Amino acid sequence: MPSLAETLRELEEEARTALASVADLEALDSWRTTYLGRRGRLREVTRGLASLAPEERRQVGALANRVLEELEAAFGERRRQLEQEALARKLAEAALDVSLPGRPLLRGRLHPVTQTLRDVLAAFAALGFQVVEGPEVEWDYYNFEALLIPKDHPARDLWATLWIDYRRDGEMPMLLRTHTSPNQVRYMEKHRPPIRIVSPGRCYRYEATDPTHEWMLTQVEVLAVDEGISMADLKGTLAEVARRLFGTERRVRFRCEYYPFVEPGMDVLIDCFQCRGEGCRTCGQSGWIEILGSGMVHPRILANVGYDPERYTGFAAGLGIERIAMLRYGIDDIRLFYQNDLRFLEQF
Ligand code: YSA
Repeated sequence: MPSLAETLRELEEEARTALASVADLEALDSWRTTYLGRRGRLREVTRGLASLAPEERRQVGALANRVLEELEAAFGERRRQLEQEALARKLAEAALDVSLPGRPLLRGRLHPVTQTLRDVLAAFAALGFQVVEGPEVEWDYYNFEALLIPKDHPARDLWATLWIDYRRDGEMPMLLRTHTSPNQVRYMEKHRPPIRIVSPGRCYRYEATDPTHEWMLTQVEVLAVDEGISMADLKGTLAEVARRLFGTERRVRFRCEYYPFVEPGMDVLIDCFQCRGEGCRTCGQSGWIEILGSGMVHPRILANVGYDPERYTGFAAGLGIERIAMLRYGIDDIRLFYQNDLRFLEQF
């Protein structure tokens, strides 16, 4: 039968071989329990020390201590190795493969109507106009009544209206604004002249669509009120903005027009880019495309907001931004703007 010392050496040998084949931290833990744990193999062997003679017990006891210390040290060393291997594996999994082709960067751009809107606002800003906004869901009062278009007035038909199906006792009807002109009154109610503002936004009309008409459109309202403002200021301002937007080559036409909230009223038209004035489908055979309505603010509107119409005069205009974009980019049908066809939109 082998001596205790021999058994200890054999056990050390066996433990080292087993330690070398431990593959991960979990297996390492169970190795430690098996060989060095309180009920482990080494403890089992050293229990036999009690039956040895004192001298032999001292020698074999020292040997057992050395085996324990060395196996503890070997365990620590193996744990460090395994931890490093685990970290290296983790890093390798997370590493970037720089040889993979990159994902293409999609370059966004502004919608042609937004681009044009910004250019229009910039042209007015250069002339000293400030930008203010108003609500898209509007009261009947601001959209019509305050602009001298009372209930049952035939001029209401000029703005085919989308009404909001909502009514509370005592409250006036609500609608999707048909133009940006309500912002004239909203602004004048809260401010005193001198006024130079532009007010951009979406408008909505219950309208059959065609190459120059959409049911949703973008307008920019223009309002200037001061002492001594005349029709010459209106024409000069609009001609200058048209020059900035279209250059000096295009022809601009001023045409008398009726709007209940101005006196006198006038439209501005630009020669059709498609037929250069000959008449075609895009311009409805007229040779011209109307881009805005305008006029001198009616004295009764000025009086209604508390201004003295003997002292102050003003001009106003409402520009159709889609129409201006059509003329600038040569687009022959307004309906292309809101069909979300990328083949169309990517051209701008
Ligand atoms: C008139 C006088 C003022 O003192 C101030 C503003 C105005 C304009 C008035 N509020 C108005 O809305 N007139 S309008 O019905 O002729 O529209 C103005 C412009 O919007 C038109 O010249 C056109 O460029 C554009 N527009 C009108 N209806 C449109 C449209 N664009 C696309 N689709 C439609 N359905």
